[in-house]
Amino acid sequence: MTVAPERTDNGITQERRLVTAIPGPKSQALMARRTAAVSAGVGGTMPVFAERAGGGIVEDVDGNALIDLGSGIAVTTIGNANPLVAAAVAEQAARFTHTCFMVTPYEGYVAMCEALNRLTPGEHVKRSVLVNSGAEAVENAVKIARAATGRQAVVVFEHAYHGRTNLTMALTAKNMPYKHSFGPFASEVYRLPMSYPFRDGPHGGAEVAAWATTRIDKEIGAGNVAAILIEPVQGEGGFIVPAPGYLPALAQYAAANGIVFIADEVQSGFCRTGEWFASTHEGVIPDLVITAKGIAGGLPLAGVTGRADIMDAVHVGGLGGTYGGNPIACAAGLASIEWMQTQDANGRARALEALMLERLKELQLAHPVVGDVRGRGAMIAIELTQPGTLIPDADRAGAVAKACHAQGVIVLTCGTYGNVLRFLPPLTISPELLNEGLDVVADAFAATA
Ligand code: PLZ
Repeated sequence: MTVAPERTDNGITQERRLVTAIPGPKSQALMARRTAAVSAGVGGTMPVFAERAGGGIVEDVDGNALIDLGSGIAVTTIGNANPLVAAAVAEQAARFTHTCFMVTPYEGYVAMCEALNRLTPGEHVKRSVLVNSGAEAVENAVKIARAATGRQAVVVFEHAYHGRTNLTMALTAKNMPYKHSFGPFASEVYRLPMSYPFRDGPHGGAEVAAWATTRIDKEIGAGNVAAILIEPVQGEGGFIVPAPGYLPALAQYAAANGIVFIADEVQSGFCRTGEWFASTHEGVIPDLVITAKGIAGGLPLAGVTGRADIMDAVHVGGLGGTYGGNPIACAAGLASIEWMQTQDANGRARALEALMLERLKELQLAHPVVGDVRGRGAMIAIELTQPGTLIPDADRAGAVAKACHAQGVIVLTCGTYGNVLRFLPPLTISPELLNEGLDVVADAFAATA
């Protein structure tokens, strides 16, 4: 569909501009207030404070214009303060801000569930529930799977990230910074091998899946497993795209054994990978799909969507929460979906993929520290290792990220070993701006060599 492009730059010149050192004086003053007021436990990527944002730019309080290759960790997929979202939020906020859907319901919640039921993979009858954050959605998906199966065990994978609440810490793989000193963790969580093509050597997807399912049979017992929970493209764990055949083999095993197959599409969903949901790249139809992040243009909203019989297996009153499916967040979600549908969001993601892969493969040729280039759509990463080996080079990844930040480009790191640089531009970034951002990344490699 071709529709005249919405203006998404919010009047911000789409150019990188540095008018002070990073951070500038106003950001430094705010950083001092932050240190005095905000818990030291809250991490930080960049020491600059945001003033406004749009298109592919975040402007800071000192007037610096930064190229956004992070989208607030894969959230502002349709552009920051997307005008459609801003208008929908203002309109809803003026009518009512909250009633609690469990007290007096409103149409936006239902419409958002209808949209999720329609957009998630599979033609079967579906139901949804709305909550506030990715972690809360993951918790609810596990609750639903347990209620539906009468079983307790949950299978998760190496390098997985599912959140920071108590159950989701148990489901998350990485100790630092997510779990360290925060135990004890929830029980009945089993971690099994993840397909990681860069590190698996010659072993293909079906073979690695068989390692996992054999261990389910031998160590847990398929009849005890409520759910297999997996990110179809892993996010925080390093943008790991499993080898072809891995996800379908796990989904088939789940179906054959009465296990609920849950896709955590919190980071990979909503057109981030060039499909509405990353499961579709391999034709996988999950029983339950978990959504958040890109769902509502920056407003806190998350959902669990899936087979009606599974979703309806929970007793009445078993799911809910004060703010879940807040009317303003639902208005933002519906506006976001409208933009994605009319502005060919998936086509945009695929175009950004082509541009990024080409540039990053060139970078790999010039810098052998780039061991792997991977990802889907606007979710692309490079993994840094000592040349010719699989030994992670987290120091270099950190140095490159820091150099990019100093030059006004927002880039994020990730990965179990902290050695992955990930690129998550908003789909509203122009090719020129993305190219300029990648020029800065290339310069940062040269400068840190
Ligand atoms: N599942 C796949 O990526 C959130 C975490 C940032 P919440 N990822 C960003 C940080 O350091 O806290 C995420 C995810 C996947 C679940 C979550 C959790 O989503 O909305 O942060 O709770």
